[in-house]
Amino acid sequence: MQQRRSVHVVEKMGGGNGHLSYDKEGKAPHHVTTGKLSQMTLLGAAFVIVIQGILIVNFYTSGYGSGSGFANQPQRKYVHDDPAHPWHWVRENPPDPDIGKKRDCDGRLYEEMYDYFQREGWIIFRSCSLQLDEERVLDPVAEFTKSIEGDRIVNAPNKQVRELAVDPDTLEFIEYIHGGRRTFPYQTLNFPKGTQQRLHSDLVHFDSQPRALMTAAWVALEDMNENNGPLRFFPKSHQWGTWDYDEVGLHYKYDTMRDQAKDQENYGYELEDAMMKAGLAEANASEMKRGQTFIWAAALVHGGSKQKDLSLSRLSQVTHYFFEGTDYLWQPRTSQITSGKVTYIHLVKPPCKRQFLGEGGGSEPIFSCADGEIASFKNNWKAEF
Ligand SMILES: O=C(O)CCC(=O)C(=O)O
Repeated sequence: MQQRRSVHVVEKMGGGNGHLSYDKEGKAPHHVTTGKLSQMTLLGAAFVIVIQGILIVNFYTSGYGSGSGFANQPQRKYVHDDPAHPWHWVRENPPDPDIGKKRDCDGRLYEEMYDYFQREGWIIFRSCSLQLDEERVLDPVAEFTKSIEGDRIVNAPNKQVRELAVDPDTLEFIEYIHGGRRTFPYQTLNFPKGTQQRLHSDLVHFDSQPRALMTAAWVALEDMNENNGPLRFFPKSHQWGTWDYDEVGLHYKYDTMRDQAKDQENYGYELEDAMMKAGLAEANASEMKRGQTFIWAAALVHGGSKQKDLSLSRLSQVTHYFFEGTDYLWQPRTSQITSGKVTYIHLVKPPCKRQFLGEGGGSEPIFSCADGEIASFKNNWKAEF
């Protein structure tokens, strides 16, 4: 049976405070008229309704409405299949139905988590392979993280940190919720305490082309609580755009490119303000338990909340991932696209290109550069340092 849902769009960014509600088939809201209308008035009213209908369909096709429906179109099972969904082009294959039937180790169905992630921009996942590897991987990573002096270690030269980054169920789940694209880790960060980091969207620091094909998996190495500075985030903010410096107008409002720390501070203030204007509600991950993984979409606005009790630890590891078939590692926050300035982080790193079946004669298996990236991230940790 077809399900009918209403799609609500809060019109606050445009200045108004209206709350528009569209029917799933894209029909205009009902209009109730009273009194006796003349023929002219009826014609005029019909004209207005037709124009309104056109405007509503235009709104749907413009992308960022989370609506999923045109009249006479079949019901779609996955939001990603909807041409009005901002990420619909990311999908390469229908999600693998066998993987969709799997459950994470908190018992939740992957298929349902897929929809949740697309809609909300985040999901808490418990990897079964990591649960099995608790003593071998999670415990030593927690011990290592506890011993860190300073606020973080980037790409730690530690075998178990690398193993956590390539945990098999986490990789498979990330691929599943990103339209079947192969993924690979790019960097790890281990934090002994809350970062209290300002709001940001990760893709200001490193992004891909096509954009937003990047994600992060943040593993709680101990239980979180309200006092140890859990992650803070704005559900659904990923649906509004990229939130990079260009998009929030930072380059034009401030004298950027002189002091990067100051830019990031101003960017944080701008985002606090933008979240309020967008009417997006804040959430935090204080309920997370040890061994759970918080996965967020590239453009989800997030940061670290204030650590109320500084005597507490807040042991965590976050890994950022890219996807094959994309160019990656450019940095929007130090780029100004409108004036043709693009900053790359690793100039020499070639894009992770896919080798298609048939290129070398037809019958050999598809080689994925993601496999090479995973192996090198996991095994070369000694050579890098
Ligand atoms: O762990 C945190 O508090 C924030 C981490 C974060 O924002 C990030 O890795 O992008």
